[in-house]
Amino acid sequence: MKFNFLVITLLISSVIIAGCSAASSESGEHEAMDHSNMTNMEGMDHSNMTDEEMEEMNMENGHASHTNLVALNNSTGENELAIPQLIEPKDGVVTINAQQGTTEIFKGVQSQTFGYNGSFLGPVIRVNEGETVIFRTKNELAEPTTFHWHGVDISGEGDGGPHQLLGPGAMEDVKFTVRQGASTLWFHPHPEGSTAEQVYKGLAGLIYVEDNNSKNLNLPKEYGVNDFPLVFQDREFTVEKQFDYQAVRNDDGTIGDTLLVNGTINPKLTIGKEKVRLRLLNGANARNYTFKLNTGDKFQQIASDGGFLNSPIEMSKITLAPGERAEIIVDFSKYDTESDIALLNEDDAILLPFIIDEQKTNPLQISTSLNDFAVTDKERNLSVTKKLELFGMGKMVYINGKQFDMNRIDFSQKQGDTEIWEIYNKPDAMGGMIHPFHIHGTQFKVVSIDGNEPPVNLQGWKDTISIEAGQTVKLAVKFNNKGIYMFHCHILEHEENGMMGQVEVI
Ligand SMILES: [Cu+2]
Repeated sequence: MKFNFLVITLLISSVIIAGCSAASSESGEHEAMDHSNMTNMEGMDHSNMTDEEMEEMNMENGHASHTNLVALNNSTGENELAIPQLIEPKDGVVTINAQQGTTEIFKGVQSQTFGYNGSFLGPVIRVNEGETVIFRTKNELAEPTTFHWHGVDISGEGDGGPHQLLGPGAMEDVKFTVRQGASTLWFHPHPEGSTAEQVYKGLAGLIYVEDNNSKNLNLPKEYGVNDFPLVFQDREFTVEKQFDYQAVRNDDGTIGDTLLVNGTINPKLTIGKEKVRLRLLNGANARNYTFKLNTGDKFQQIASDGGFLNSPIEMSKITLAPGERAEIIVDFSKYDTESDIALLNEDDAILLPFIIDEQKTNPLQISTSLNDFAVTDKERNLSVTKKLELFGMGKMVYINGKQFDMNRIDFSQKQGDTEIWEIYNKPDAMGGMIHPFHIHGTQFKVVSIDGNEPPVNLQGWKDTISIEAGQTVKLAVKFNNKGIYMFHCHILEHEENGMMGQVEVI
């Protein structure tokens, strides 16, 4: 206990120190920025805040800065991990129903939950590049929802943003052709004002896109055998073992002490003595996860949000902010059945213990060339045409000084044109916090972070990028379809509090 406390204290201090130094080194540079297309800038320096607002901000800051003050309990490994059902289009159609029901998360107790095609969470939908698919969506909830396809290259109309609200009982066919490469994407609701709560209660599922490349590569690809989806979500339960979202809601991101992986509490995963592919999704409302092995051994990252990296990258840990994904390969062939091996969080909380089976398979030589991703010289030399400034905490979160308005289009962009979006996370007097920035309907390229080439595991397709206070990132953004798309912070409570804007692709 004392040790944990010390670690947390050190973490907080280092975040504060890091925040401050980032703020001071950045401020000069950004005074020179052209913010002529921004309005309400004075709102950003807190000068027009009331005392009450300032007090709220200070209080929020106590929770704040993403130091994740509520620690995660260790997984005891009591329960075998649930593996979501894998579904594929039948005659081109995939049926997806948003439902409510009850789920036995804790033994002998029924918790009220939401799910897709079931009472809790959703299936994995597997589609192929080039395939034309109809997602036949139905809202069987007692409240409005939408079906948003996070990371999917799809028209604005089909994207399932706040404009595509489906009332209780309503159905909608979303037809699109899969025009992107192999990737691990996901889907969740996006109704204005209740996204965070609906996700919290269990609305989230995965989409696997496969292509000729992914089918031919030497990679573990047997679903539920050596290729596993892992959806990480922390939750807070009442004494009655229910979700009471409104009671635990936090304006800077609702976190909990209890981890669910694929909806399983205290999970363990039994695997063979072989190389295993883990498709990680941070499906939390707000918590960042930093994954590492308890042995200190390295693993290989093979994919980012939107597809394969060019080659596997050796990593000893990987951080994912809410909305981000990564695929990693862990080599279990070097361990034996007695090995004590687990996936840990940064603070050493046990996320997922592994049980190694006797079973041995032929050693797999992982392909070394996976993709041909590149930021081109042309893209690198494009000038910035969209500037976004993220700022604030709690209820006072802004993009370019504004909060979300469904009737306001913030930007427009031409279909097929690549533009450079520059996103600056402006620190406040207290340091500021990380905002995971997500753009709908596209996969973008990270051109630079604070003027430097991004780390090698961000040199791949992304749809969500974690931006630290004081950081400036440049993204090369192209939309292949038309329509209205959201861009927002993927801390779902920030999104809900207005940290969201709209780009119209014409
Ligand atoms: Cu945010």
